[in-house]
Amino acid sequence: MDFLYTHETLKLELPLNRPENADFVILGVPFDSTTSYKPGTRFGPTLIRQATLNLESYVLDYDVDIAELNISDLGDLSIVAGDVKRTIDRVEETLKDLKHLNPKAFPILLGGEHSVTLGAVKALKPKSYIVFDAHFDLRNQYEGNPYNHACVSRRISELGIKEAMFGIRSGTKEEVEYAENSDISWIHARDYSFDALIELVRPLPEPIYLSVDVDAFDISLVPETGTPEAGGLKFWEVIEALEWLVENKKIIGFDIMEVGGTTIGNVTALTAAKLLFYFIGMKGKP
Ligand SMILES: [Mn+2]
Repeated sequence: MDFLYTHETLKLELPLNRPENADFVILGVPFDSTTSYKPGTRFGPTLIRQATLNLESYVLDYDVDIAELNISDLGDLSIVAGDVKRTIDRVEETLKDLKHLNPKAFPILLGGEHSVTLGAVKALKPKSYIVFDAHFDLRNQYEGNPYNHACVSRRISELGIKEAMFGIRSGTKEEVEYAENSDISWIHARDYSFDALIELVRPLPEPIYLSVDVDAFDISLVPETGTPEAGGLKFWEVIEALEWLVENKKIIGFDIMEVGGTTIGNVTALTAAKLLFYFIGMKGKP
């Protein structure tokens, strides 16, 4: 089967399988359109794949070689430049096609501005959405656009999906009030702890979609992202949280978003690539 809206680009440095046989299927979404501060997330998927050249496929912590797992890379979505809504629709359609082709495939998106996560959520229909992010993204609209990256969590919440947010350290008074009124739980990056995370995520209904906007990390780990914010989470804090979630909750999709920059080997892409290999390792370990 051909996917209508994808094209091949730089591949992961792993032996790859066909999507119909794969346990993990990767889709790049090289999109930035509503990015409001630093452009460049359109290069995110390529930068992440290239940064995997620097990594060992053997993930030390889990004693698993992800080169032995069934991974497929669909390449990149053919985005509609300047049209976030149609690009979101293409993400949704492509992931629906994928689940039709291979219901056991676990999709992983590499982005790309965060707005397109909405397409993945609409395709996969989780009951909860857990996001690591510096920002609430709970605006009703931003710069006149309800599909702006600053609105993605709001659109997801309006689908009746429960939300929990970690790493938050930037938002408006209206967003805080919306979170309060909509039963959205969140922890300020400053107050983050593993125990606090468990308390918020334990009661969430399953299945769950997991999203990492890389700006959740401390800015030193992700200087090349759309809207960097000082004072974020440590790499191992996020890994530890993901390990617990993968172990204890039914997760049906994952993404790593908002990787930007224009330079091969940039710090943000190296952080994202390491996160990708760890996630596949923890999810795929026997
Ligand atoms: Mn963000």
